[in-house]
Amino acid sequence: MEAAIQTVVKVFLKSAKGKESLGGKDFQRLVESQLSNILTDTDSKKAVNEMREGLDANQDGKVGFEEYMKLVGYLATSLSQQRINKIRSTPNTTNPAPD
Ligand SMILES: [Ca+2]
Repeated sequence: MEAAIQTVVKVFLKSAKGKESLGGKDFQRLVESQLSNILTDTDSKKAVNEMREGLDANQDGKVGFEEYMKLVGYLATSLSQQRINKIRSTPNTTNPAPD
């Protein structure tokens, strides 16, 4: 978990290149290079722009660290939801659910 947190911070800092927030192109690059397995449409500029606008709480056109963390939280939530749904929909013969 510590490694995951460090990665999350490192990816932001590296993508922001010393700035406080990610500009449109920085964000595009981050999504393309880091999230292409977890998200669909990462190669669509339009989809990524819409995602950036959705995250941009203070509407400065850039993605600040907190706004970026919102994306991380959202992705973690949807990933855990997918896993839970998968576990529930997969019959498990070795460890049957209590009824
Ligand atoms: Ca912003």
